[in-house]
Amino acid sequence: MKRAGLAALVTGLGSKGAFALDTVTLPFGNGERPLVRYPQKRPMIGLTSRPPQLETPFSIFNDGPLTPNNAFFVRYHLADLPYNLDPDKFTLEIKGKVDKPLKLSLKEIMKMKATEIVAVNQCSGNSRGFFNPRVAGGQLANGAMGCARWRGVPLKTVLDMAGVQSGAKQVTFNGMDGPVSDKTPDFVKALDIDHARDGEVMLAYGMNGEDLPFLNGFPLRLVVPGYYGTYWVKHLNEITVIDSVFDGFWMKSAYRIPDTPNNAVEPGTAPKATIPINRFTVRSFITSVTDGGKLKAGRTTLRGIAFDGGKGIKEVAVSTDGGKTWTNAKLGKDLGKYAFREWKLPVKLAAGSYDLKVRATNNAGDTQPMDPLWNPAGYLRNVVETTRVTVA
Ligand SMILES: Nc1nc2c(c(=O)[nH]1)N[C@H]1C(S)=C(S)[C@@H](COP(=O)(O)O)O[C@H]1N2
Ligand SMILES: [Mo]
Repeated sequence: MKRAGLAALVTGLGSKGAFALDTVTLPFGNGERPLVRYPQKRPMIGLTSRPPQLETPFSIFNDGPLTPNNAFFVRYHLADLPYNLDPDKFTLEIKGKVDKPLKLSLKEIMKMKATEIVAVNQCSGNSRGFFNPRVAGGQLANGAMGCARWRGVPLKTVLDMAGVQSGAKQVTFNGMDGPVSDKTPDFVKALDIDHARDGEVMLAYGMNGEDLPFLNGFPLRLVVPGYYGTYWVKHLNEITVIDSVFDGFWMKSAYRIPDTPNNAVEPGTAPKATIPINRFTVRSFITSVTDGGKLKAGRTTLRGIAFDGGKGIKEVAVSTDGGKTWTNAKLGKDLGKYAFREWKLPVKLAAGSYDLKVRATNNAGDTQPMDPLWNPAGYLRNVVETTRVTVA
């Protein structure tokens, strides 16, 4: 991104802010949202404006397995965003339990051998608005996810350059955004050292063949394939190798799931013990028709997407009779085990009302529950969704 471009973007965000174009109603109580326009983004569903939180209109997911940059969801915790960062002066620091602390410029990082991976980024709270009983937190429908082709360098490369010392346990990641009040803890996340060095976790500067949009972490972000978005730290400029388990707020107190089978508890109850949220559960969606939609009687092709935390999708089954009978769908092109997997199924439907359902299974045999699992933070939703349609 050129400096001029970034400056214009800053003006766009800073002075005028976003303006509402229209409103949309998400399918749960208090689901009215403004449709807002931000720099580098097409009209998006606005959840909050300070910090910006934008949800992808669901119809985008029917356009293909890669989510366009200008439609990719946006999630921030802290309102002080690095609007005036200068990519020419940007540096990434690698410090802590390393032999040779490093400060790398963006140019230096972009000169290293690049890799690419297609991977889904999904917010832990994606679909939280559907929780019953309802839970506190951003009331999101299913648009806090997206799949992109990320380009960058393996985190392992820079950790090896710095020389991780023996006894290292975790690596922490901090971005350039910060809290407006000093009572709010800075957003810092941690991964175990072996995970950080697995060769797949990436320092990404490219997204679908372009620079990262500012709101998706320009100029550099962490990509943690198969893991919830909370670990995908944006505007990443500080990496610290530590010899303990990081106890910052966003690891120790937030983004935790019940330490129980299925990471669920009895609805309305609190878990006795929790662990940090980690890999995605298996999910699938119908994208060619939405809940409450209409279809023409006769032949039609149902389409959608499925994904999981990295085992890869093995099978997608579709039911047009509310789950009584199931037919396997045809899977689309395999873009890698972390990507959206498209599916389609031609069906013939006579006039009437139908409860359409889709259920995916991954290569480890994990699938989706018919009844929703519950946890107090509203994470991990992966129930088999029902799309009610009228055929006429
Ligand atoms: N610096 C920074 N990085 C961050 C966050 C943040 O608040 N600040 N939020 C995280 C969360 S919870 C999610 S879901 C993803 C969302 O990525 P996106 O905004 O590019 O879609 O960013 C992650 N990285
Ligand atoms: Mo998130």
